[in-house]
Amino acid sequence: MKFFTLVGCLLVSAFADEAKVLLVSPPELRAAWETYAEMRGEQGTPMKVVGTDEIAESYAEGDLQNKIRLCVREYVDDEGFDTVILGGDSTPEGGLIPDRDTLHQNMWGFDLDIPTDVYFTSATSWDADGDETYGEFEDDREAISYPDGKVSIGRIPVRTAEDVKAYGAKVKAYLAGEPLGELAMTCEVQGAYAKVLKSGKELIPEAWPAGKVSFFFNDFTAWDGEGEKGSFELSPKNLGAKFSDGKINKWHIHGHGLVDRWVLENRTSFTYEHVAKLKNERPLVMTTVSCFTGHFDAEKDPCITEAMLRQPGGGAVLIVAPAREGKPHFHDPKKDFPLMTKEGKLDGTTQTMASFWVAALGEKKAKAGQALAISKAGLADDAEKSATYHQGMCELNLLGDPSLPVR
Ligand SMILES: [Ca+2]
Ligand SMILES: [Ca+2]
Repeated sequence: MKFFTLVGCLLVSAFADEAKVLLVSPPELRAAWETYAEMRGEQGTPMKVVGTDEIAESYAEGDLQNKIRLCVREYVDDEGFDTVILGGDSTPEGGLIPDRDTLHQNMWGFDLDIPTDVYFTSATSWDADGDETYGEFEDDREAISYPDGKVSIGRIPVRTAEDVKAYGAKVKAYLAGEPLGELAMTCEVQGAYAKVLKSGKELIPEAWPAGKVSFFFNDFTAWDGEGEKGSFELSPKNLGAKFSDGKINKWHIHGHGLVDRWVLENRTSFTYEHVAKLKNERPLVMTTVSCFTGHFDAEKDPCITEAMLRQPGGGAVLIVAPAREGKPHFHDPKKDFPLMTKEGKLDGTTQTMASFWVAALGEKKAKAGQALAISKAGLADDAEKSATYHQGMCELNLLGDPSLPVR
């Protein structure tokens, strides 16, 4: 037995030596993440695990978030690492891996508290004026840098070793399944139909001609009976059935949401009780624009996307979601909103989602984290010009292992 254990260790260290993926772990979850990294190494994606306790001791400057950023940049610049995993949840008080809050103006005033995981891959401090308020659109401009499309990040917002184990089992099931299942696009807001259809009928199929995209809107679905448009209601029950039937493994959800739910047709909601019933052995890759559904850093835990990620044996394995409003970002709202409803002009949030699928499913075959990094790199000019695009860049985070392919 000792021999095999030793061989196991040698394999792990050999994998770690070739690693280009840095997995940042809180000390409490270190053993669980080492086991996960070993599995991912055997699956062809070696990882190096580094503890937040080691990081806190090794870097002198600033708070833990800054130290993690400096550590990440050292691995990127000196050793060619290109992917970062934050292996823990965040809370308003800090949590296992505290997020970096950035400041934005929203429709109610200022929001100091938008968790911005792209900060951790940045070569710059995001605080040019040194007032310890980060990401201020004007005052910190010179120290804000956006993804370059090469270095990527994702957070797996777990709290316990059991969560890590359940997530690892889902990753295994995900990679074992048949690749390239159907992508379904759900929309319960009529004003957004045109842009979702533009994404799903033009942009994504152009990049992914062999794939299948289906639509699940209030007024029509791919599963309506003949001559009965909209008869297959966009209800929690029907949505759960479609998640569980095994044909669809990719989902884009457009419409209203809250920290604990997606709002569906006739003011019904898909919430925790529906997540708990999911039986999809092959977990989903998801994008959603729905407000607050990606609010992983909330006092209330889990948010609905965290519930999807943590649900053992079902739910999702990768999710791109807004931590806050997920609103449509436009340079000229007066002109652009009518174009959105009539012609399907994409706002910054919808553009981020569509480009994510294009990068992941098209010729680039980008891994999930890289696909979001490419998508965000494509919007960097917009984010430099406009505070609202800057907000979109900050609040859309990848939840899940960024080194996974989208398949
Ligand atoms: Ca500042
Ligand atoms: Ca959380």
